[in-house]
Amino acid sequence: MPSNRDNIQILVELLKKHDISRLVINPGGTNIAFVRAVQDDPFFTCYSVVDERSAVYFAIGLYLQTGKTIALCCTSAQATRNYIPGLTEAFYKRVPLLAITMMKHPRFTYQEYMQAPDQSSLPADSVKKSFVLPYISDVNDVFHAIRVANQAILELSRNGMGPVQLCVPWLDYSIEGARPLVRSMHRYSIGDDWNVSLSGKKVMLVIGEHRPFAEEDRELINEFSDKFDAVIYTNHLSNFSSDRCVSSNLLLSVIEKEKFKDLAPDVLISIGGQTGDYPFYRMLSRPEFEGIEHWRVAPDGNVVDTYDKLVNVFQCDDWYFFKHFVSDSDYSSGKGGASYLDGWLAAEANLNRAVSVPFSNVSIAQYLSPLIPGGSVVQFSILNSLRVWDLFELDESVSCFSNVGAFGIDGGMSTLIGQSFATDALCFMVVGDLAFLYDINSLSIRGIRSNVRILLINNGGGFEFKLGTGHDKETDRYIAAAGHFKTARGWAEDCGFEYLSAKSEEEFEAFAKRFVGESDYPIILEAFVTDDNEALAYEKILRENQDLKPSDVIIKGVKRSIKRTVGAEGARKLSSFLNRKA
Ligand SMILES: Cc1ncc(C[n+]2csc(CCOP(=O)(O)OP(=O)(O)O)c2C)c(N)n1
Repeated sequence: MPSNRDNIQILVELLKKHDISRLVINPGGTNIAFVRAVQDDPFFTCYSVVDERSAVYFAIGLYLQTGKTIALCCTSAQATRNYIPGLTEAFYKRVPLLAITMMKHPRFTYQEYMQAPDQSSLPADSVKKSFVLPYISDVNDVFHAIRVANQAILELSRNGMGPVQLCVPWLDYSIEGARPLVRSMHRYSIGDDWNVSLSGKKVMLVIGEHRPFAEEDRELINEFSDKFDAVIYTNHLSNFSSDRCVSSNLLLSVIEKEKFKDLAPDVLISIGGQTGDYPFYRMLSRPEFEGIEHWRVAPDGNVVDTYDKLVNVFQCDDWYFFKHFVSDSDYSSGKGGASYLDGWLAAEANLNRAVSVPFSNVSIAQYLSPLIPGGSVVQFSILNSLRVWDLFELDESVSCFSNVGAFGIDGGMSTLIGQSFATDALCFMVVGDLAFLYDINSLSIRGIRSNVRILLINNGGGFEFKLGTGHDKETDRYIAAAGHFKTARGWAEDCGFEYLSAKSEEEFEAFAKRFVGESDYPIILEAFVTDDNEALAYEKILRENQDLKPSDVIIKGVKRSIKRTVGAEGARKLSSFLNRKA
């Protein structure tokens, strides 16, 4: 039975048949299948380069010496964009480079799905032509892929030489089960008759990345939550907090789908940008929960079916949407049972975040989160750092950001340093060693200010790709790109930073106060951690939360509802009455 894996096999065979043997490989996740197919094949000579911008210039260098076509392969997200400068040079120099750019399944493009920007839109003078392989599901697609891949390779030398892009769609999981329901989608604009109701529904509001909210917006959202018993799902990037919020990506990482049923909403309302929150995405997009209605609120009014559950798009700003429901709706008080919001709050309260873990990004986030001063700015590098720091609370006046628009590791520090020029607040960056290396030039920005604090987690490569997959040498060579970066010390000091480093929890804790305090200099604190400890720590905090019993959670939720209705004393009497033996 043909599958999309055939795309990789077709490509590898054709590279051989066309005698393209030199491959420049960039680290990443979406290109893992391709890398595994070539890295130990004696036909190929592979080179690891972390930064996609360098990779293309590096490939040009290989061509200048060998006169042979060179292939490159990068992952999805922002990686392809960074091929553009080098490809432009190759275009005008007429260098035959085959840029194999992995992309997500095409259905995710423009859907606010993580790491899925449109990759087929390179500038006209960067490649002779872009080709896209079909996503293979039957033999028609195999024929199609063989033809398109050949066409791309032939284009390298047609009417003169030059670079060519070949996009390869990838999906690292497949969805099994019944055919999805055919949903009809509606768009409502300001002034339309909004013929919808939240009456009697379990409502969840999810806030994606968002600049900090104005007080009146916050109050209105709380009023909405109060009226509809709505739980507000947030993470650091939402920049929203209230006693109606849950930041439960830890819960969603461990809870089984059977048990999640009790917590699943009937209506999922989304505002803001992307959440960058994989555990949330994975749970809410499950086909088992296809009864959930996704209502998207956005001034662009676009049909963005992030969770495969979109039914309504409200083309308006957040204020208009919430005002409409708070003032005009004919809502009548829920299902008459336990509070939905309280069920979630109880689930959240059940989590144990104070798990003792070895020295790692997790232990550092656990220790440092409460020490980050109120009013600070924090920028997280994507994926691992973002996920780990979302396990722990920050003061609600801390504002948080991450480049989750196109998911690049290329510009996090530049974004943070840009912020530091426009505020006197302390500005923290949490970054891994590959992302640090990628954006290392930003440290030299003239006039860098003393409010910059960079926490560099040096775990020897892209730990993101080792989590749960084992960290063998195979992963280290090209996928996680270990061994490219040693330490920030020299460059940090050259750029006028105070440099601190820690190899253990004790050393880290000794520097922590200095790092979060006022200083005359910007500071880099480099923590050297092992990938073993990174894995152990993350797995341990998940494991210790796996015993969560949702029945306990729901009971706690019911108890809170009763307490709210009859008061603490009434609840106590009711409880002793119910517990009396017959
Ligand atoms: C420009 C760009 N190139 C490649 C990627 C793919 N990518 C995502 S995370 C990652 C590894 C990041 O490693 P590091 O910064 O060391 O963080 P860690 O995962 O170790 O915490 C890579 C290469 C990307 N997102 N953006």
